[in-house]
Amino acid sequence: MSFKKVSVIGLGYIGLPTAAVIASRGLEVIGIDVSENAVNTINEGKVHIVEPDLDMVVQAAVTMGKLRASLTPEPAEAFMIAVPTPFKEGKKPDLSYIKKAAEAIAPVLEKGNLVILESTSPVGATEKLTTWLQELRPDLHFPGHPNHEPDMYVAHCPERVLPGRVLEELVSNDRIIGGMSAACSDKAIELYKVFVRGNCIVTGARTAEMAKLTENSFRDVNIAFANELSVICDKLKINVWELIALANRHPRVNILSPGPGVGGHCIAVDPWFIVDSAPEEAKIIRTARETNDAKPHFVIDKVKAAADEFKRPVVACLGLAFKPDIDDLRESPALDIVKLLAEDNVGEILAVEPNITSLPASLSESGVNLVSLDHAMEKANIVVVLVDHRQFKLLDISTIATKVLIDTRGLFSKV
Ligand code: SAJ
Repeated sequence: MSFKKVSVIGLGYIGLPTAAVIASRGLEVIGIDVSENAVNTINEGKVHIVEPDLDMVVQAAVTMGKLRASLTPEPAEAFMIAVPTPFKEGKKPDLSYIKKAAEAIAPVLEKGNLVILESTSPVGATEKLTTWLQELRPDLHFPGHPNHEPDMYVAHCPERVLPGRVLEELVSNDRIIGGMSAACSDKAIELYKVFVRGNCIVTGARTAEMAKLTENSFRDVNIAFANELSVICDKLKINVWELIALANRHPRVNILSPGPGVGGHCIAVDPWFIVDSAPEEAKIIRTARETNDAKPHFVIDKVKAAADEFKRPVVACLGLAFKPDIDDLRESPALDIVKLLAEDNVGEILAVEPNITSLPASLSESGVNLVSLDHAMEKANIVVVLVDHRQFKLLDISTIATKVLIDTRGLFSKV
């Protein structure tokens, strides 16, 4: 095997599991992050993020001396960039973290190194990364060099793992390998074969970028269809869950689940990268984003209408995370709904979130109280189901019978 030392830039939800899994295969891995807290935590064999089994894998890799974290890059044979790619104003992709990563690794790059961009990126980002690296290191020859045969390798290999199942999917999912040239793809495959059991499928960097954006946009459009149906059904007084169950009995229909909106840092972001690249053409993709972004406001209006029937309504909001059985509140529609209800003084707001121990400041400062499920069920006039956590599924439906139920996840409304 030609890789002995690999560097992973960005030790977040993707970078840290990737680093730990590669280290568990016996390679020396050095993880780079700008957060001193993340670096120190990892070097103690601990984790700063919640993901099933990640703590065990990181602890083993650190104890074996195969994984180490640092604030400063050092030479390696391969560099995997797994930094955030959020959007900035105007829903335009923000590539500044990728640029910073390029600036950080450029001084330690050596002839023959492989640089992989794993971050979800707009079309053309890998070409941009290659250009930045070439400018920073004119002594090396990157793909596309006008006068020299390249002696550096660059590829885009987008991550596709599902939070909550990261360690399993890192190994079992197929990987798209988008090299800047055939030689770059060959080199990247060599690295991924160290830990990927799925197939490694070769394409160009631009197609690889678009493939990742397409996967998340596909899901967004399909969730938007379900969310639109839920709003239509509310108007027509039809149980949307029964409707979807019936339609899904057709052999070629598979409608996803409506919810309070789409959260997380992927599906609610990535489609905008396509819209930004082709604003005139990406009509369905844009509308789907707008439909999903409008859903929290629909839920808020329902709660407000219910609250108007009470003098001093107590509203129990079940769930704050962006999806079931995780502690991740980032870009969560549930969180936004609870915050806006509190800010609009809709009533006394009780939040139930079994996966956290204290509320984010944005909620506690707005007067929201974090309470147990039992307490919430005892006090509430209105129950709003925002996340289908497993604890909520065990609730005795008779405890809700006397309350107004707004069930955005169909937890108690499925027939
Ligand atoms: N949601 C619904 N209805 C559904 C399914 C999901 O409302 O039927 C909501 C969830 O509640 C959540 C949001 O959508 O708020 C996104 O959740 P998710 O489970 O669909 O996806 P993520 O964001 O956790 O992970 C996605 C995955 N992409 C696809 O399934 C196509 C994952 O494979 C990607 O690696 C990840 O994005 C990423 O990093 O891009």
